[in-house]
Amino acid sequence: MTVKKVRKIIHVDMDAFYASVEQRDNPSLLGKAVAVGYDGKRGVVATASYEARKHGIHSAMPTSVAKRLYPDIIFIAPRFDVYRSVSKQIRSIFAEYTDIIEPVSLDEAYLDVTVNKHRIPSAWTVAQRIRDKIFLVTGLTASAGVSYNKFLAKSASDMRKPNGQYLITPDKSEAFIRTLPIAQFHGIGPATTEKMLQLGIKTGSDLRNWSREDLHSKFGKLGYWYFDIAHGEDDRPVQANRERKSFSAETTFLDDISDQVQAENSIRSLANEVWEWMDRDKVYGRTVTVKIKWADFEQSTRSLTEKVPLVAREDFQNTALTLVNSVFPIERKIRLLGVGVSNFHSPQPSATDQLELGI
Ligand code: DCP
Ligand code: MG
Repeated sequence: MTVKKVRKIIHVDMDAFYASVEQRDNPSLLGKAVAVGYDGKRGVVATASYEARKHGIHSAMPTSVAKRLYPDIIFIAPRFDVYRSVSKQIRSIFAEYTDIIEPVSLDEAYLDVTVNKHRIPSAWTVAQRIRDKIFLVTGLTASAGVSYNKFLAKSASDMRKPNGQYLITPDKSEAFIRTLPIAQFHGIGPATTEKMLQLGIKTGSDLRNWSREDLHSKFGKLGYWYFDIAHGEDDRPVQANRERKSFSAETTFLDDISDQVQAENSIRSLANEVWEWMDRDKVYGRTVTVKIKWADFEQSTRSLTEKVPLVAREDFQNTALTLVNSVFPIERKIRLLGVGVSNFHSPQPSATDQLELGI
């Protein structure tokens, strides 16, 4: 018999990340309802401070809606360079404990601390120390989830937000999953949630009533994944230095749109977001893809591959705009727009790589 070793996984996620950075750097914003985003007519909220969330304001909400909900909301333009530098700081704190770090975004990462550099047996203690150090170094709070796989660690990190941590041990996972509403399952998106609700699947408990095969027949290959997570199983390793194959961003409109200018504005801001991601990692792609989900849920994509990687923000945006414009005039309304980039150039080996190779 083989005994499967229980892993110790931590998911760390900064609290109201961009907004907290802005409040830290401008104390007059402390305790106030703050939204980070461009205050344009067509802008969207990147994130909102917890004070703003009390008024119902959240990420991806159009600026106009946020203002209607709470006219005193303070809009702050994002400062990506500052967020990137905080991100570097927290990653170097993670690295004090383990080299098995998988960043998910600037403010979020999975850590495998089964074996950690300080030989601390308790992952709970490691999470506490990491959060303390993050606060000491950056003045910002983080929340953490601790468990034996990525799915549960990620779910756990939402449970004690802000500035808290939560543990799911193997003997507690079934009870945790049973009470979890379907909409809160990470990896089950809004469309699938809708479909599950129609099938009467409202919670983890309901999901657990379905067999592997039945879930497969309803949801295809992903059905197997849903079955596994419903039973607390997720073997995905924490992948350090995971190589990015693509970046993308998308937005679903509150009301379906048909206006070309509105589509262009949305594509411009999505392209901007994707470009920021590329620029962060200094990997630039050659293929730009625009995804369009129509009001009837049908989907179209348009792609264009350039000869050279799109390094300049404007070139990247213009390519995406050309693609979206190619579908106009339209006969159906648009429900969702997305911009993606792939086909990254392979970076030249850097001087340090060459040193390590002994060249
Ligand atoms: N972000 C964004 N657009 C989104 C979602 C997020 O630009 N639709 C940015 C702003 C967030 C950051 O990414 O500050 C991190 O995203 P999170 O989902 O972790 O949200 P927050 O850290 O802001 O809040 P929470 O405390 O809920 O984690
Ligand atoms: Mg966060």
